[in-house]
Amino acid sequence: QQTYDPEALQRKWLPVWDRLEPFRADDAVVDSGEREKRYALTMFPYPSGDLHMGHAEVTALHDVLARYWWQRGYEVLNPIGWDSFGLPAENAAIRRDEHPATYTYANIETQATSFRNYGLSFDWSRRLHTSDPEYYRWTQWLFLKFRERGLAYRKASPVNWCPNDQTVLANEQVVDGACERCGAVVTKRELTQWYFKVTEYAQRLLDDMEQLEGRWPERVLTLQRNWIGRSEGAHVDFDLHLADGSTRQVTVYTTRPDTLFGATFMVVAADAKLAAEIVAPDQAAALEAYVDEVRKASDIDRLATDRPKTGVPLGITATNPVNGEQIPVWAADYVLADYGTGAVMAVPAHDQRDLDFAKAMGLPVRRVVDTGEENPEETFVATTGDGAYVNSGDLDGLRDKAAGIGAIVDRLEAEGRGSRATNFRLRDWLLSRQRFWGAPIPIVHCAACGEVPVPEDQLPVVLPDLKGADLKPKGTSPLGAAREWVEVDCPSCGGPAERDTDTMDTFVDSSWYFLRYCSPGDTSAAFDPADLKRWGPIDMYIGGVEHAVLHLLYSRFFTKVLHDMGLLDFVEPFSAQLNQGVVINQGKKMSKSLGNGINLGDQLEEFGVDAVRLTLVFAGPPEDNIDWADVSPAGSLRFLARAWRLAGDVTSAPGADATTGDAALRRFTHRTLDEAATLVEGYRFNVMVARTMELVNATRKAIDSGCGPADPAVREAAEAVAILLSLVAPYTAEEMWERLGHEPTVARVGWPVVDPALLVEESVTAVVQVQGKVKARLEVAPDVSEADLEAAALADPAVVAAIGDKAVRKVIVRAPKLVNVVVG
Ligand code: ANZ
Ligand code: ZN
Repeated sequence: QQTYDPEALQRKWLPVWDRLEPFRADDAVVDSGEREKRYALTMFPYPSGDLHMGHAEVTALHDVLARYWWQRGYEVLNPIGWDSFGLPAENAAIRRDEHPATYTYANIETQATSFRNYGLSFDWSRRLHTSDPEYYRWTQWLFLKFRERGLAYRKASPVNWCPNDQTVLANEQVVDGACERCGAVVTKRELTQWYFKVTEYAQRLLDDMEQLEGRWPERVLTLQRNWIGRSEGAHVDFDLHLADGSTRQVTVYTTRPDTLFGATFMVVAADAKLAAEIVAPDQAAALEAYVDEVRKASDIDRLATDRPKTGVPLGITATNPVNGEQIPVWAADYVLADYGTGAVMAVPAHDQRDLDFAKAMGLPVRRVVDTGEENPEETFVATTGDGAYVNSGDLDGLRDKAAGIGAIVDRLEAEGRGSRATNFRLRDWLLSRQRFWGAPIPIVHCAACGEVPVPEDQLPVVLPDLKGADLKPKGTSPLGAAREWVEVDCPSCGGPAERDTDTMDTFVDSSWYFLRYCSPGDTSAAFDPADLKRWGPIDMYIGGVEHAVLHLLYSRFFTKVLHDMGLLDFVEPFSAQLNQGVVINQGKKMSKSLGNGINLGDQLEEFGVDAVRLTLVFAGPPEDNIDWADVSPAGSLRFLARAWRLAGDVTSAPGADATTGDAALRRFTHRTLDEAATLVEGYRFNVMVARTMELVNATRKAIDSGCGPADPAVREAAEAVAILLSLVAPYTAEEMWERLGHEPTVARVGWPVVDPALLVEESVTAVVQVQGKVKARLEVAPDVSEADLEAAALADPAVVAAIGDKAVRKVIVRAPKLVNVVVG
């Protein structure tokens, strides 16, 4: 008597799969039209330590779909790689006093081994690491191509600065005013940095989301939409009267030009150049002191409505273009330097932040829209709704916001003092980092020629050898210390020049990795457009919702630029997307401090790969969190043993003709297969597992107390179980398949053909009696109505004959089993 030993199965089958390579995606098979393509992608891991429960969950879910597609006859591209540049490796290297590559590549090997043992259907032949020079050569090439198109540029501006990591951060990497990685409060610094011009694509990033509607989680679409933040309004020009008697024009951006008559002061961002340029001499010192304070606050704090308002009067006035009023000009931190024009017309009656500021500084408030609510001039509660315009010259009497906006913009346009405008919250992507472990920016700075791109044939610009260099963050790039690397001949004039010492944000690396998978090892290009024509776009992208803006927005941007370069024929990289839930324990996020962490390695050792995978898939819908305290890997293990035993009990030979087998079990098997397909396609993987469990139970019953183990329907059912389990528990499935007398691998045998006849609702036999004597038997639906059953009975030829020319006196119907006709 054998026992189910998950560990032995893992040892047995892994080498077989390594030899067969059943999941190697074949270009030729797609090109010949033999099979249709599917591209299944899971967000590639960052190599910090070994895999954890989160990786186990997302890859288990992802593998269900990838393996299902193989079984359904698709040629599936399911690659894996590592996002292997980045700060954690660099910080670990500093702690251990070793090269970041040592830590990085050791972890990659550990994770790769764990992925293999975990039985995932990855195509290992396409493996990549973003920190390999062969990869970042092309990251650098893309940077240069973007620069050629004017989409990568350098500018000085106040940037987000993490005082702990001693590097700049993109807006997207600042979460609630803190560094996304380390949690330190982010401050501002004026620095010259590299940017990608994402803003040029803002409208398209918004418009193309139409293609993703219903195919991406609604939550992610909303986050992207808000991040792009399109608003419609107007630019309005104001004349400023400076202390030296000169006049200067300043444009504000407003979404409510219709409230222009209520603009009682103007506010410019304290840290914008404009403020320093227009301030009256006697206010200059006050402004400077104020700006020092402002630089310490994050954007989020600055925009918060509940924060006390601070600011400095600039000692000058502006003319309101519609009524000629002179209004004071202030500098404050609640206006951001890099949003709109960095200056606002303040309408305190209808904007709460302006109202709070007016109250704090004793500035006038004038209502211009009467909404029927209490007057904000008295309540200090701004009203923002529609209403009748008042105190607004020609506008008075109008009621409708659209009409008000239309009238005022028409007037401004006619007078050449303003125009309609749209604005985006989206900023350009700050991509340079003052850290070592990233792709060097392939630019040389020459005193004579300026910025000179490194010629393409000299790529990659390989990171310098560290050799004792100090990686500790100092605010400037550690690459600057590698003098013999920095000092180069200018590629343009040959004179002495210096390399750019910043490295690229790792989000640049991950914005195109899914393209590289299609052309692995290509030494002449980042990717071959023909390969992307074949495999792209990605049919399903599974990963964490934490990437809802950053990575997904950047990848969409890259795809559009590459489309415009003529290298891609699609504009959206990810046709469908799924966000998995989080694995928690006892209702809480796993954490060291709570001591509630679940170690993946321990779970795998105790229950085996298949039971852990099954547990994660069975726990609930993929989007839901999984509380490890509520699931039962031990129960999964018992179920898998039960399934495995079925395969050992089957006594018919492989290929036995199932059509001669037990009809009830066959119906069960075919219904399960049919439903399972629908369930997987609707991402209801957990319900698919539940159906498989029911099929195991039905098969067990058939063996023990039904048609018996020799019935071909039992073999058919057990084989169906093995194929269904091949999506979730590959080792058990493979072993079952062998016990059933087949060759490996079950993963590629194909989805069984479902017989539609067996999907028809089960029927029951209704007996029809005439005068108490059985005259007919009818096959009817179990839920047949009394009227339908009576009609069917009276129409049956044998019953008609039995009744003859006698009168029907009474019909007794007991649906669905019996009809008794009384005649005479
Ligand atoms: C006058 C006004 C009156 C405004 C009113 C609102 C309501 P969104 O929708 O986010 O684009 N604003 C403009 N530039 C700003 C900056 N650099 N920093 C902070 N606030 C700024 O918001 C546009 C509105 O935010 C603009 O419309 C402006 O205030 C403010 F009853 O102008 B409004
Ligand atoms: Zn030069």
